[in-house]
Amino acid sequence: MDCIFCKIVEGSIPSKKVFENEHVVAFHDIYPAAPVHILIIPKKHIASMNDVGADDWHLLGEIHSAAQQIAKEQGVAESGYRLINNCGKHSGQEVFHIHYHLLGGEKLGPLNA
Ligand code: IU
Repeated sequence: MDCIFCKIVEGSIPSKKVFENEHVVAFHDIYPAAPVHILIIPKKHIASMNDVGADDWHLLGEIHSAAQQIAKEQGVAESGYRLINNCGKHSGQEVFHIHYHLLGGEKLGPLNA
């Protein structure tokens, strides 16, 4: 399957990883939209929120658990951060391997800017 995030999971495309466990990988976004901009993804290929299957829901818990740890490690837990999932055309989703953006490190703008 030709998925850039699957290649990042495999390591065939390099990334600046900040977290990895059995289910989840997290790495710096190549075009950061905030001083802290980390992408958190499941290792399993799931195209979008629309494609999360009955056996996959625990992976979203794993992602949130990773986000809590990463926010602490990146120094934004106290100041605050956003965890965003884009799903489909109207959201602007560009990469069809489900991912959550962890954004922080400054006062963030309006949600629908
Ligand atoms: P979106 O939610 O699908 O719009 O976000 C995709 C993000 O993936 C976007 O912020 C890109 O900068 C980021 N990204 C990346 O970090 N590395 C890549 O090789 C590619 C996209 I392609």
